[in-house]
Amino acid sequence: MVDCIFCRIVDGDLPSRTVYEDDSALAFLDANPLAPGHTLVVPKAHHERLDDLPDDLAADLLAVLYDLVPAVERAVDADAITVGFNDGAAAGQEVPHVHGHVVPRFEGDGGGP
Ligand code: DGP
Repeated sequence: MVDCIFCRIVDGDLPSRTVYEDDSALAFLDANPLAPGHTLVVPKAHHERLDDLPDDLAADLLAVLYDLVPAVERAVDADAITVGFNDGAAAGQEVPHVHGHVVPRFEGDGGGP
Protein backbone atom coordinates (compact mmCIF):
# COMPACT_ATOMS: atom_id res chain seq x y z
CA MET A 1 0.00 0.00 0.00
CA VAL A 2 1.53 3.33 -1.06
CA ASP A 3 1.08 6.51 0.94
CA CYS A 4 -0.31 8.81 -1.75
CA ILE A 5 -1.95 12.20 -1.28
CA PHE A 6 -4.32 11.72 -4.19
CA CYS A 7 -5.33 8.23 -2.99
CA ARG A 8 -6.16 9.81 0.36
CA ILE A 9 -8.29 12.43 -1.40
CA VAL A 10 -10.04 9.69 -3.43
CA ASP A 11 -10.70 7.77 -0.19
CA GLY A 12 -12.09 10.88 1.51
CA ASP A 13 -9.31 10.91 4.11
CA LEU A 14 -8.12 14.33 2.95
CA PRO A 15 -10.49 17.18 2.07
CA SER A 16 -10.77 18.48 -1.47
CA ARG A 17 -13.20 20.52 -3.49
CA THR A 18 -14.75 17.96 -5.81
CA VAL A 19 -15.65 19.13 -9.29
CA TYR A 20 -16.68 15.77 -10.78
CA GLU A 21 -16.79 12.13 -9.72
CA ASP A 22 -17.68 8.82 -11.32
CA ASP A 23 -16.77 5.18 -10.70
CA SER A 24 -13.23 5.45 -12.02
CA ALA A 25 -12.23 9.11 -11.87
CA LEU A 26 -12.29 12.13 -9.60
CA ALA A 27 -11.76 15.80 -10.43
CA PHE A 28 -11.03 18.38 -7.76
CA LEU A 29 -9.63 21.89 -7.45
CA ASP A 30 -5.84 22.19 -7.30
CA ALA A 31 -4.60 23.39 -3.89
CA ASN A 32 -1.97 25.54 -5.59
CA PRO A 33 -3.86 26.91 -8.59
CA LEU A 34 -2.18 28.51 -11.58
CA ALA A 35 -5.49 30.23 -12.34
CA PRO A 36 -8.99 30.35 -10.82
CA GLY A 37 -10.69 27.02 -11.51
CA HIS A 38 -7.45 25.05 -11.98
CA THR A 39 -8.70 21.50 -11.70
CA LEU A 40 -6.97 18.14 -11.41
CA VAL A 41 -8.44 14.93 -12.76
CA VAL A 42 -7.19 11.57 -11.50
CA PRO A 43 -8.01 7.92 -11.96
CA LYS A 44 -9.27 6.62 -8.61
CA ALA A 45 -6.93 3.66 -8.84
CA HIS A 46 -3.31 4.34 -7.99
CA HIS A 47 -1.09 4.37 -11.07
CA GLU A 48 2.06 6.43 -11.10
CA ARG A 49 2.71 7.10 -14.77
CA LEU A 50 0.51 7.37 -17.87
CA ASP A 51 2.15 4.26 -19.26
CA ASP A 52 1.03 2.33 -16.16
CA LEU A 53 -2.66 3.08 -16.82
CA PRO A 54 -4.73 0.20 -18.17
CA ASP A 55 -6.37 1.08 -21.50
CA ASP A 56 -9.87 1.26 -20.05
CA LEU A 57 -8.83 3.76 -17.35
CA ALA A 58 -6.94 5.85 -19.89
CA ALA A 59 -10.07 5.95 -22.06
CA ASP A 60 -12.22 6.88 -19.04
CA LEU A 61 -9.84 9.70 -18.14
CA LEU A 62 -9.96 11.11 -21.66
CA ALA A 63 -13.76 10.90 -21.67
CA VAL A 64 -13.89 12.82 -18.38
CA LEU A 65 -11.55 15.47 -19.78
CA TYR A 66 -13.72 15.77 -22.87
CA ASP A 67 -16.62 16.97 -20.69
CA LEU A 68 -14.62 18.65 -17.95
CA VAL A 69 -12.64 21.03 -20.17
CA PRO A 70 -15.64 22.97 -21.54
CA ALA A 71 -17.39 22.83 -18.15
CA VAL A 72 -14.42 24.42 -16.36
CA GLU A 73 -14.02 26.98 -19.14
CA ARG A 74 -17.66 28.03 -18.77
CA ALA A 75 -17.55 27.96 -14.95
CA VAL A 76 -14.82 30.59 -14.69
CA ASP A 77 -15.62 32.37 -17.96
CA ALA A 78 -12.17 31.57 -19.34
CA ASP A 79 -11.10 32.15 -22.93
CA ALA A 80 -9.36 28.80 -23.33
CA ILE A 81 -7.98 25.85 -21.41
CA THR A 82 -4.53 24.30 -21.18
CA VAL A 83 -4.58 20.55 -20.44
CA GLY A 84 -1.33 19.02 -19.29
CA PHE A 85 0.17 15.95 -17.68
CA ASN A 86 3.53 16.12 -15.94
CA ASP A 87 4.50 12.50 -16.55
CA GLY A 88 7.55 11.66 -14.48
CA ALA A 89 9.66 13.55 -11.95
CA ALA A 90 11.91 15.17 -14.55
CA ALA A 91 8.79 16.67 -16.14
CA GLY A 92 7.77 18.21 -12.82
CA GLN A 93 5.47 15.46 -11.56
CA GLU A 94 5.46 15.98 -7.81
CA VAL A 95 2.58 13.68 -6.92
CA PRO A 96 3.26 10.15 -8.22
CA HIS A 97 -0.37 9.39 -9.07
CA VAL A 98 -1.47 10.10 -12.66
CA HIS A 99 -3.22 13.46 -12.86
CA GLY A 100 -4.21 15.85 -15.60
CA HIS A 101 -4.15 19.59 -15.05
CA VAL A 102 -7.06 21.58 -16.48
CA VAL A 103 -5.89 25.19 -16.37
CA PRO A 104 -8.23 28.01 -17.38
CA ARG A 105 -6.57 30.55 -19.65
CA PHE A 106 -7.41 34.20 -20.23
CA GLU A 107 -6.46 36.48 -23.09
CA GLY A 108 -3.07 38.03 -22.35
CA ASP A 109 -2.43 35.97 -19.19
CA GLY A 110 1.09 35.26 -20.41
CA GLY A 111 1.05 31.78 -18.89
CA GLY A 112 1.33 28.42 -20.54
CA PRO A 113 3.67 25.47 -20.49
P1 DGP B 1 2.41 17.99 -10.44
O1 DGP B 1 3.53 18.94 -10.24
O2 DGP B 1 2.03 17.82 -11.89
O3 DGP B 1 2.64 16.67 -9.73
O4 DGP B 1 1.13 18.66 -9.77
C1 DGP B 1 0.69 18.37 -8.50
C2 DGP B 1 -0.40 19.37 -8.19
O5 DGP B 1 -1.12 18.85 -7.09
C3 DGP B 1 0.08 20.74 -7.79
O6 DGP B 1 -0.44 21.69 -8.73
C4 DGP B 1 -0.49 20.99 -6.42
C5 DGP B 1 -1.53 19.91 -6.27
N1 DGP B 1 -1.65 19.36 -4.94
C6 DGP B 1 -0.66 18.84 -4.18
N2 DGP B 1 -1.15 18.40 -3.00
C7 DGP B 1 -2.49 18.64 -3.03
C8 DGP B 1 -3.55 18.40 -2.12
O7 DGP B 1 -3.38 17.86 -1.02
N3 DGP B 1 -4.79 18.80 -2.51
C9 DGP B 1 -5.03 19.37 -3.71
N4 DGP B 1 -6.29 19.72 -4.01
N5 DGP B 1 -4.05 19.61 -4.61
C10 DGP B 1 -2.79 19.25 -4.27
